[in-house]
Amino acid sequence: MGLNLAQKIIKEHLVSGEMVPGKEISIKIDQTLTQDSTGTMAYLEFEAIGIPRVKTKRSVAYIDHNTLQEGFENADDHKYIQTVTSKHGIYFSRPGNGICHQVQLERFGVPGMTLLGSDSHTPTGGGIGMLAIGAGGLDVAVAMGGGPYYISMPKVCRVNLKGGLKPWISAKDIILEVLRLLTVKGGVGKVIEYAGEGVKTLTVPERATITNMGAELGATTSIFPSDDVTKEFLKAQGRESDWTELKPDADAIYEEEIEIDLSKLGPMAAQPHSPDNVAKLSDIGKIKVDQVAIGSCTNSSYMDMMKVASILKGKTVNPNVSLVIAPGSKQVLTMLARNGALADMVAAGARILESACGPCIGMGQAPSTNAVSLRTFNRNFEGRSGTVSAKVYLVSPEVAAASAITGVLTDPRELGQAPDIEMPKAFVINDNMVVSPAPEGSDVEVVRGPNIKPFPINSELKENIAGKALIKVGDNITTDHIMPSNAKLLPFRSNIPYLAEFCLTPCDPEFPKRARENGGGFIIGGSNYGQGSSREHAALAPLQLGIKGVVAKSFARIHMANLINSGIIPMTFSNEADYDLIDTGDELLLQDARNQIKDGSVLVLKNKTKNIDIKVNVVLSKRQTEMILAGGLLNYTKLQYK
Ligand code: MIC
Ligand code: SF4
Repeated sequence: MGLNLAQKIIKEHLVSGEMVPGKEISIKIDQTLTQDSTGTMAYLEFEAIGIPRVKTKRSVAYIDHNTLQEGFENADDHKYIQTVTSKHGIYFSRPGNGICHQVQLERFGVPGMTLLGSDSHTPTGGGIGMLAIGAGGLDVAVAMGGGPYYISMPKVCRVNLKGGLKPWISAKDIILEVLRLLTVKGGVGKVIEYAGEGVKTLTVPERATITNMGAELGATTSIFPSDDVTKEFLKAQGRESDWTELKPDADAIYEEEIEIDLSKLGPMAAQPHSPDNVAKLSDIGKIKVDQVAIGSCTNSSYMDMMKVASILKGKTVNPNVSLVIAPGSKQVLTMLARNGALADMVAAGARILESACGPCIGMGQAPSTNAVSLRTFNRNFEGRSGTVSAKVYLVSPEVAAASAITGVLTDPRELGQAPDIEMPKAFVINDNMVVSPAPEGSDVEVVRGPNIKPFPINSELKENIAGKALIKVGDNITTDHIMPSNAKLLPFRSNIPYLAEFCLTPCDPEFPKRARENGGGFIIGGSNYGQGSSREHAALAPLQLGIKGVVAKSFARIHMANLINSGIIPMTFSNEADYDLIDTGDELLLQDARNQIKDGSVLVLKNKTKNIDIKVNVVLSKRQTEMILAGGLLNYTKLQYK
């Protein structure tokens, strides 16, 4: 029986387990990446594991999220990451060098390799044929130490691309269509594998836009084959020798299949406040726009920026619109500066931001009250922009640039002839902002600023777990709700006690206080609880507040893994309707928890207030069960080496 592409790479990297969908497998990790806002924790955890030198083929630490430096905290964390990485054999991409996923694609990604990144958009690497997966910092720390990465063997969904895109229609419209079809839960437990004749019509950066935003489907990852287009891209990056051809077997089997006719797609937007709330521009209408933000790891490539520059050339940004542009990397910015495109953007009135995540994670450029903000980014969760009342629409660079000129949501086809941008034959290569690790780590002194505070570590699971339902939330709660990130909070990613005071506050400002007053308890969630980012802070902050378990209709993959790593029990209602049987304030009891968890996957959770027994599922592998019993991954790992 033939293998699809995802299965081929998994097979080649398989360390343990059977490649049967849903079963736990572990794979060897070739490369890792971290960014600064998850990296501080990841390196503190790596230090706690105590392995002197990374064991991967290449590990890179990027500084791209926290670059505002409004106080000493960010700058201190950058110093910590620079020194700790130098000591342990990790490359350090300095602030200014670009957004991790863009730079990794340009300079380090290798088809057929595995990449584990402490950022949910790590699957961007799938654009070049990598099996690239996002994870919590602790999982990345373990992978840096040479440990395998555990996942449930995903199903593989083939997305068959037919035909080619019409002028002005963009890779962003393809992934928005996939999101419309599958929704933000549709990818859970799956790899999305792109195939079909349409693949060869897409450049590597276009493919990377699509795999990047596969994170919004909740997918384990997304992947494209590695073909002649990939080869040309790597050649233009001076890395032809990294290329290998990768394709599925002719008789490969897929668990699911969907087809998209590229020639039928028109411009689309994800409307507030969810990436799957997708509609055609024509159905949304010409709404007035206040802000346009172009960039992020989804759409900040050279090709994207050139399209934007050519639309802006000779025009002026509408007086009612603030246009900000962040080219994705130093390479992109350099090329735009050299060929004059940057001057075209500036002349039109664009405000140029540094090559970093910036407004995508609320680091500046919060829109005005009730503003409509068009963004080429990947997430439009409520409040993520820094302004709760803002209405964020996710669009292609073409739609963004056209609308910046007209001041209303605009179908770029109205502008006439589409720009014809060629892929460069050779990108400008200058890796001088990537610092190599010290050859002898022992000489390096790790610099720790006062913002680095001890992080909470759970203890062995108790016999009886009792506590109140401290909060009850609805469906699709994001990690941006659980652990908000913005310019005020991002500097505290290495200070969990401080961050915990903001945990779940977008849902209920009183939650942290209530949790502390009650000595911890339970969180009650709807379906797809914890979707979005990989930040393990969304598990560590609840742990700091004494949260023992989360009972939800279902969980997002990375968040569930982060909860288990922290020793917090993830429970799902055996019967979804039982969600109605718990109210905030109810006293819950998981009696004889250790034995219940050891004995099976269906547990009884008692609602003492209502005097009812509720069946909950705790579906864990043997390893995960031991982790929960030990009180999380760090304790479990220590037990292994005892
Ligand atoms: C995001 O896009 O939400 C982030 C910020 O990149 C996160 C990581 C983080 O919270 O630091 C992600 O996607 O994993
Ligand atoms: Fe950065 Fe935004 Fe990409 Fe997250 S989604 S890595 S914040 S650019």
